[in-house]
Parts: sequence; C-alpha cells; structure tokens
Amino acid sequence: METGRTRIAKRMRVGLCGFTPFLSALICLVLTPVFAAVPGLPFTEDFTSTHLCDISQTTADWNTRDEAALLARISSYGEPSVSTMQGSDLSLDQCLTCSIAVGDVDGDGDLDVIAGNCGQTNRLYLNNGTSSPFSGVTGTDISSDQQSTLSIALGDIDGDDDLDLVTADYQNGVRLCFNNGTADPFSPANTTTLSSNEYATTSVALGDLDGDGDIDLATGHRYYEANRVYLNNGTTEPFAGVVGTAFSSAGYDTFSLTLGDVNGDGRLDVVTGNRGQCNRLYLNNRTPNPFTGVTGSNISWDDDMTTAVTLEDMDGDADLDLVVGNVGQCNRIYLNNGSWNPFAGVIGSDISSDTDETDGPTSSLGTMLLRTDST
Ligand SMILES: [Ca+2]
Ligand SMILES: [Ca+2]
Ligand SMILES: [Ca+2]
Ligand SMILES: [Ca+2]
Repeated sequence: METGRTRIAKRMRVGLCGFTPFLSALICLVLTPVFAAVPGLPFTEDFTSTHLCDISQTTADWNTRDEAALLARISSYGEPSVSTMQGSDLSLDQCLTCSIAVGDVDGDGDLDVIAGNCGQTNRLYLNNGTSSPFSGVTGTDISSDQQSTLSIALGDIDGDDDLDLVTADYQNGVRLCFNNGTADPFSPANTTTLSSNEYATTSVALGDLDGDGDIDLATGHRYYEANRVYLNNGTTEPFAGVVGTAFSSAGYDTFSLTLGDVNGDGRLDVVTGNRGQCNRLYLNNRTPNPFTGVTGSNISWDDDMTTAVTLEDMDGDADLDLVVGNVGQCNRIYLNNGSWNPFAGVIGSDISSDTDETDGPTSSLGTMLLRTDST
C-alpha cells in the first residue's frame, strides 16, 4: 500500500517537472532524470517498477497507473500543494467506521465530521476553525449507544435551521438525533428512535421527496424488509406518527440508497444498491405520495455485490450519472441517457479493472467524490 511518505516523494518529483498539460507532463516524466529528494524530507520507499526511473538515484515506489491518474488530475486542476495531499489522523480514534458525514453541526461556519461506527459509539469531531481543522481535536461520543451504525445522514429535519443527524443502526432501525443548537449539539435527551422502522436497516438518505419544503427520509433494508420513505409532517417532531411507505417489495438485499433528480422533473428519485441483485431506480411520481404505486426498474442486468451508490454528473452534461461500488468486483459507472427514464437501456462500464472490496454504504462513496472535487 502506498504510504504518505511515498505520496510526498512522488509529488515532489512530479512538481519539479513544472508542467500543466498532460502530454508535456508525461514527456517531462519520461525525459527528466530523477531528482534527489529535498534534504529533510523522507524518500525511502522501494520501487516496484523501474522502467521510468533511475534506480541508481532513488528507490521510491513507482506505480504508472497511479502516476497517470495524478498527472491527469494535475492537468485539470493544477499542481496541488504538498500540504493538501498529506493525510492526517482525525483524532487518535481507531473505530470501525462504516459511514461519515460532513456538515456544520455547531453553527460556527466550519465543517465538522461525524463518524458512524459499528459496535462502538458514533463520534463527533468539531472543526477547530484553523488551517489544520482537526489538529488537536478530540472526538466526543454522540451518545453512549454502541450500535452497528452502517449509514448516517445530516439534514435539518425539524426545520429549526440546524443540522440534525439520522443514523441507520442495523439491529435497531433508525435513530433521530436532533441538534440542540449549541456548541455541544447532540445529547441523548434529544435522540429518538423511528419506532415504526424495523430490523436490518442498512442505509438512510434525506431530501424533500414530496416537494413541500421539508426534509423527508428514505431507508434501505436487507432482504427481509422493504425499503421505505417517511414523509416529514412539518412539525418539530417530524416523523412522529408517520408511517413509512414501502417503495420496494421485501426481498431486495439493499445495502445503500441515494437520492437525486435523475430525470430532471424537479423531484428527487431514489436509487438502491443491492447485493447480488440488480440495482434499482424508483422515479418520483410528483404527487404528495411520491412513491405510492411506483414499481421501480432494474438498472441494467448487472447483479453485482453493490454496497455503495452515488449520483453525480460525471460526464458534465448536466444530468446525474450513477457510480456504483461493488465488493470484490469492478466498480461501475452508468451514464444517464438524458431521457425521462434515464437508465433504461444503459449498459454500465467498469471504472477500472480493479476488483477491490469497496465496502460501506452510500455516504462513503459520496464523500469520496466530494473530497476529490474540492481538492
Ligand atoms: Ca462547525
Ligand atoms: Ca434541526
Ligand atoms: Ca418533504
Ligand atoms: Ca451526466
């Protein structure tokens, strides 16, 4: 595995070339002799491929595929500074984190991080407002509960202008953690369980599904539970008395779901990621009961072991495409065909030949893409 030191060494070398277009960068890469490391910085990793480097001068790890990706990125976005490319620990916690969410939960204008953990307490990390936003930050438990939280989402579900937290706890359904509006925003006293929600909850997503201005909830479940939507009642107890509406029959092994207006009609649609089954699209019917009578459709014939789905406009044509993460199989992309039924007839393609184990629910993949866009 590439280490932080290896990445620093690579970027030092690439940065010395001083290119912007990809082609000149590649020529520079091939023709330019390997530079020595700047004194004081580590340059100690071993090469696994030696055809692009002078092994008499360096032993840094060199992976042409990774390097090509980096060069293409630099061509598009410019040379990142070394500081933006270095990872740093988000506290000293070593948790079994299945999902993360980012948002300003304490209302001080900077983005904070919440980690949803399996068999451990979920943790909050408040941004310190500096250029090293989590340096010295110690996480805090959101509650003392130790659930198998597989998915989390942030949204102002009670309409009081602060971000509330919703968690999918596998054995215990959905928890609603209402923000109390202070610098210590979550407390057990302001936490409730979505009582009508059942076992085997794997994923949650928030969005205004019925177009009435408040934030609704969609939940995904493993095979013995139907996936559901819960329409916000517009009060400070937004899901009290609300009965979920199944938008898929039981039997789908749903590990993730995501919301997005895939056909451009102004309403949010739902995509579910299923393990060993076709992923599914459910188009909003634009009524006050947006998924009543909606049967959904398969997205291609692929029946991969999907655990993560996200919608982003990947090809820049102003419609949402689907990116899918699979366990032990190639991750795939499905490009929106621009029609009212945007994945009908769409055949996906592998993102690469990698068959790594992409695991985790929707927000994991979504966050990865968000981070790539912002750096
Ligand atoms: Ca903050
Ligand atoms: Ca709120
Ligand atoms: Ca709504
Ligand atoms: Ca697109």
